[in-house]
Amino acid sequence: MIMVKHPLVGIVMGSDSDWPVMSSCAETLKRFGVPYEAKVLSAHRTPDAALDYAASAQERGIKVLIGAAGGAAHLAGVLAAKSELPVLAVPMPSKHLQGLDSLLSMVQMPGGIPVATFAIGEAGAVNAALFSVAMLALNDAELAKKLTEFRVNQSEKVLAKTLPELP
Ligand code: RP5
Repeated sequence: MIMVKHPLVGIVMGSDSDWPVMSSCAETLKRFGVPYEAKVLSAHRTPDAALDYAASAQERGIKVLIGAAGGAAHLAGVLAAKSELPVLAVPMPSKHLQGLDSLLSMVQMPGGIPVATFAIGEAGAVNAALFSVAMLALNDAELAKKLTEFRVNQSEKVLAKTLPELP
């Protein structure tokens, strides 16, 4: 487990094979100085540990859970079943269906236990981190300022882009 003191965001992924994508989520949180922990726990391979993690997250000071999984991607739903914290779901690209299976599994939670599902792959991983930052920034003026700066900087980069001349 990657651990930073007093984590506010818990990133959980179904397999270490998800880390090449989910490392972007961790990197984004790190960039904003948001303490996080990242852990491999599977809804089907380690069900008891996944349930225990979710059940104890809030009392350990975690404010947001991010669940990443591929295929029959029930991990985020399982975390949400055991925790009232906001749960963000990131569908992992899968071997045979390129993550469409993961997306549909996550986004189709039956009414009553919500998870907020993001884009498949790296864009979703980064956006889940940015969404966590936005939620935490509601009660943290310094973090809100960092988010504003990030967005201004991003806009400036886009506006500075040029396209190649035609031959
Ligand atoms: C899911 O199965 C994981 O989240 C991963 O995306 C997928 C494949 O896992 P491995 O077989 O690579 O461990 O549970």
